[in-house]
Amino acid sequence: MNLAAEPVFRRITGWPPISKTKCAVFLVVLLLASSFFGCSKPQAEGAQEIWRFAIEETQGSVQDTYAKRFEQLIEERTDGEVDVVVYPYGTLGTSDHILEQLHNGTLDFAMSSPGHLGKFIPEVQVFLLHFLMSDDEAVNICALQKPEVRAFLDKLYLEKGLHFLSAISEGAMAWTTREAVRTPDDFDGMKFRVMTSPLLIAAYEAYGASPTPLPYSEVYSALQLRMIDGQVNPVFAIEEMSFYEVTDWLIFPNHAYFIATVAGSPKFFERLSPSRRELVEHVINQLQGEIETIQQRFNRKRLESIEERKPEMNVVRLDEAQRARFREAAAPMRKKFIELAGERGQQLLRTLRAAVTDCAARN
Ligand code: 6CS
Repeated sequence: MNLAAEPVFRRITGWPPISKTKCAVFLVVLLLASSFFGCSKPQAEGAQEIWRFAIEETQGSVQDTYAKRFEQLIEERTDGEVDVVVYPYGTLGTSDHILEQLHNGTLDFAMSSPGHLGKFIPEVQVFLLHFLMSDDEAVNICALQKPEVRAFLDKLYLEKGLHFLSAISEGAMAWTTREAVRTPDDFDGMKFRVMTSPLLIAAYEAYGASPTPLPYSEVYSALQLRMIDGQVNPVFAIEEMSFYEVTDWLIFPNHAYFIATVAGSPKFFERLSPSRRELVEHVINQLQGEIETIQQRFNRKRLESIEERKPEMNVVRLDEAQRARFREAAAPMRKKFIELAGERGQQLLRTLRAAVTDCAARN
């Protein structure tokens, strides 16, 4: 699989083309340097194995809380024989770099969001579709755990050299912008940052915006320098990345949820003993239940924190009539998804929709 880390590397650094070997050496040096300079704790005494887990968010985030809890449970249940080292966002590069390192087995576990992963596994962009999931987050959480959805993802990930472990919701997406957005017309010409998936670019084009794909680490400065006028993320991230400081409107369209996936390296899983494999599965299952309560608390509390720190921030929840206009404008996104993800994308879309309907009926 070509994960195209080198073009990404070049885009970020602006350096001339380099060979694949040099690129691999750069990534390994980055990993070693980040361990050496204390981005993570030193290897625990008595540990026989190190498991490396990279996340796409900073310390104190939903993904960080997930990974730290994973670390705690694994270390406790192996009596310290396993030392889990968590690499927060930035220490190993962007989401694309993390994915590359998971794929080549330098990392054992990583968080991988469809908003970036969608470039390599087009079908996972199903989680980016607007107005697809339920308005009730509990229904979506139930749908993500359905065996048929998981089985589909298992297969897709394995084909691309990744081991699917879990899909979690990190909360409803919200827009932060310099100007008010209540209808698609308000997006007209707005330079709007999206994650790097081609489907997201198509979605905001359909709203009339001028979408700008950027890595997470560049969003704050791009807003500050007015290279972009807005961005979209769950509220906990808007608070911890301080995006609210450089925008004036916080808008809840309730159009999509931020879904992240937890993945492993197939090489790592092949080496694992059956009992360790069972342990990982057990811990992942336990965390699936725990993380949703945690993210909901984070999103609630951090909205309060934004309102306290910046009382002049305009907080708006779109009403049903306004949402209907966006739902209508988002219609071409489905066609684009099928174009990008093909027949299997269509099958995954059907499977996910059936799971949502089933979970809604049971709730
Ligand atoms: O916007 C992004 O790129 C990132 N947002 C979150 C909440 N997590 C990771 C992702 O890369």
